[in-house]
Amino acid sequence: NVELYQDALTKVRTELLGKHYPLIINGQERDTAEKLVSTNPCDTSERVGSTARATIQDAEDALNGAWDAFKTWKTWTMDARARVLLKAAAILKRKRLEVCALMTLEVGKNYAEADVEVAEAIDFLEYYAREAMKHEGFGAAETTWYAGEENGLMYLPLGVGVSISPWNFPCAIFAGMLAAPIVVGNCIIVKPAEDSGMIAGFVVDILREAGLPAGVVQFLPGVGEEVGDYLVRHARTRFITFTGSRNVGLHINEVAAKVVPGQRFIKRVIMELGGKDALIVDETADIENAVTAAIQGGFGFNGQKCSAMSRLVVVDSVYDEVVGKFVERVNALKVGTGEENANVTAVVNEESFEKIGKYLEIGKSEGKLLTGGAAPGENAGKKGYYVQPTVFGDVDAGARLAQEEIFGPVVSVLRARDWAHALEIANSTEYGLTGGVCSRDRARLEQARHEFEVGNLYFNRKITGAIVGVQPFGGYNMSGTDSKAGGPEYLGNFMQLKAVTERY
Ligand code: TXE
Repeated sequence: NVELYQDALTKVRTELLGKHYPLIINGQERDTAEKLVSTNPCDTSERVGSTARATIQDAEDALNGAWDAFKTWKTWTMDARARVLLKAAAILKRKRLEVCALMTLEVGKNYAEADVEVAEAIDFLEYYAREAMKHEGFGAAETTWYAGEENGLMYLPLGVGVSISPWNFPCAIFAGMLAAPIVVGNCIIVKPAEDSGMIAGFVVDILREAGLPAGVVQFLPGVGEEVGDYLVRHARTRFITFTGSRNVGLHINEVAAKVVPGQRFIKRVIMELGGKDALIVDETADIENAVTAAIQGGFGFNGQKCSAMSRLVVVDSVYDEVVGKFVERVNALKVGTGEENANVTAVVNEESFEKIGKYLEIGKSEGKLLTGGAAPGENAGKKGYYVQPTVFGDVDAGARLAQEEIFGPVVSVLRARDWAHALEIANSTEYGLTGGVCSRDRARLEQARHEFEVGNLYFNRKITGAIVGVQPFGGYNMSGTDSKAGGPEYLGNFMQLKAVTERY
């Protein structure tokens, strides 16, 4: 597929480079005075394209338009709505290499990671469609739950919400966060991250091609603190589904809780936040396998995943062996562009590049620099937000490097006295998204099932990658409000029950 991918890259460079994605409000394209420009993080001289930059008025129009569209969309049967998602999944499948190529150019994701992500996006669309179809009768206005009787339960949509999404899974998370709400009958305003608006626009175009009626999804690329904030605070925003950093998430949660004049409901807020995920390696582990798991989990998409392994917790008796092998493998990682499928590419933008640079400095006083440690900002003569894959050793569990999400190719190694201490260290942050244990001691794995405080726990393998519909993905503690794509309960976030009784 790599050759096909290269062809797709050429095609995207010829056809999409410089493309501008306007807003889509009520099915109509609408442009704005300001633009959001996307630059290739691996070669900042390359302007990939742009999207419109929505204003407050655009947000207001999108919200009102979505409520209008809701009047009709909620009368569609679950089945009919699901078919639009399945059609969109089929189109996405056909265009998957183009999306991979666009992801490489817009956010620097290498082919291997992009390919998995597009597959996940397809899975989300198909999974939510299937879940919806499974519950025949949901959401159609005139359904009687029990034939011949008027008693029964109605599962009805909430109305109009806003989806605020991150740049690091610009296709899969974006698609998943809109698919679940709309398939049960809601309408939604989608506000993608400023760094990945083009991919979002590409996905919205696919939904329109699949026959999604105008107004069901309002495409509103813009600045989070402006139009995102405006919609979060709005009296007519019924729910907010957010994926992003802890601080922004907590801020949104706080703001959304304030009831404003004219508001008739309690807003629902569904959140997927950050992580500071740990992989424990004990003295019984298969060391080679553990090191492979650490490399994959630590440096996939440059560690820019909420599920990335940013902490490696090693029991003292095997610390030197594990760390020695790990550093060797880190030094063998290929740094380069996404299109050459390098293991580690440039981080997504200037802001991230600066932030990670600061942590590299902090790390030098909080731990022992074992490899990397520089942010050269260029590679093979090309200017880009390049950060060397970096490992700090002997980091203290309470250090900033072991507590705060860095969101880059930086791993902290922590030394544990024994298994019990390792588990205690792993649980010592405010997050709880993914975690792992490399051990052959079944009693310890059993203990981890009960005591390792994460929503996604992996044994003897990398701690990233949850299969949609098989492994619900979500966080404990400050990593989020619940797990998505794992069962009908997730769709429950976007529905409300009505118990109808005529006679007992
Ligand atoms: O997040 P940001 P990013 C997390 C990951 C990391 C973050 C990186 O752990 O912390 O996402 O993505 C909008 N009011 N996850 O940098 O900055 C902003 O425009 C309203 C966890 O994008 O939080 C963007 O659209 N909106 C996840 C979105 O918020 C605001 C998996 C996210 O931006 C806003 C993937 C404001 N005041 C990434 N400020 C998981 N747990 O599954 C910003 N935004």
